[in-house]
Amino acid sequence: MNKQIYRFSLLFFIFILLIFTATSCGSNNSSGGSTTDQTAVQIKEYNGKNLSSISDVKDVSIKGPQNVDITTYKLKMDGLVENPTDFTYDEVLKNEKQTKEVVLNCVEGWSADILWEGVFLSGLFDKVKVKPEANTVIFYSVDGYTTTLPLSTILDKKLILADKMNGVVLPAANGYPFILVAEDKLGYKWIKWINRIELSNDPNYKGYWETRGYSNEADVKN
Ligand SMILES: Nc1nc2c(c(=O)[nH]1)N[C@H]1C(S)=C(S)[C@@H](COP(=O)(O)O)O[C@H]1N2
Ligand SMILES: [Mo]
Repeated sequence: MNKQIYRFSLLFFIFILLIFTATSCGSNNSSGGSTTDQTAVQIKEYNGKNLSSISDVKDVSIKGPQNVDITTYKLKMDGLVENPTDFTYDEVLKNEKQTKEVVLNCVEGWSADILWEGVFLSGLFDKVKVKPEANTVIFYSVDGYTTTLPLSTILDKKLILADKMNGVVLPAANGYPFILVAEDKLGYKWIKWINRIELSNDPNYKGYWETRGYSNEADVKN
C-alpha cells in the first residue's frame, strides 16, 4: 500500500515537473519575440543599396505631426462600396503584406529612399466590395488633409498603405498608423494619418494641395 502511494506521488511529481518545463519554455519564447519588437532598429541597407534615414524625411504637414490613439482608431471605408466598414488597426494589418523600396519626392526639392512595408489597398477594396461605377479613391486624414488617386492607378501599381518604414513602426510625424505609399507620385499624394477612404465616381475631386494649384496627376518627372 505505502509502496503504491510512493510510486504514485513520484509519477505525479514527474508529471508536474514536465508541465512546468513545457510552459516555462513557451513563455520564454514569447518574451523573446516581444523583445525583438521593442529593440527594432531601422534597416539601413536594401539589396546592397543604402536607404535614407527616417530623419531625412522632413515633416511638411499642414498642421504638424498628429498623435493618433490606436485604441479608438478606425479606418473608415465608405462611398461606392457594398459593405461600408470601420476597420481597427489590427483588422487592417490582417491583409496581405508587401515590402517595397520607394523614393518619396517632395515638391520642395528633397527626397528620401525608404523601405516601406504595408498592406495592399486591393485587399481592403475586396473586403468592402467596390461597386463597378467607382473610378476614384478619396483619402482623408485626421488633420483635415485630403488627396485622391484614380482607382486604376492604385490597382495597376499595386499600391500599399504602409504601417512600417525601414522596418520600424511609423513614427507619429511620419503618419502613424498609415501612410499611402503613392509610388511615382509627388509627396503631396503620400497622405499620412489616413482615417477614411471613400470610393467615388468623381474623377475631378481635388484634394488639399490640388485645390491650391498643384497638378492632380502629380507624376514624378525623372
Ligand atoms: N495628412 C497629411 N498628409 C500629408 C501631408 C499633410 O500635410 N497632411 N503633407 C504631404 C506632403 S506635401 C509630403 S511631401 C509628405 C511628406 O511626408 P513626410 O512628412 O513623412 O516626409 O506628406 C504628405 N502627406
Ligand atoms: Mo510635399
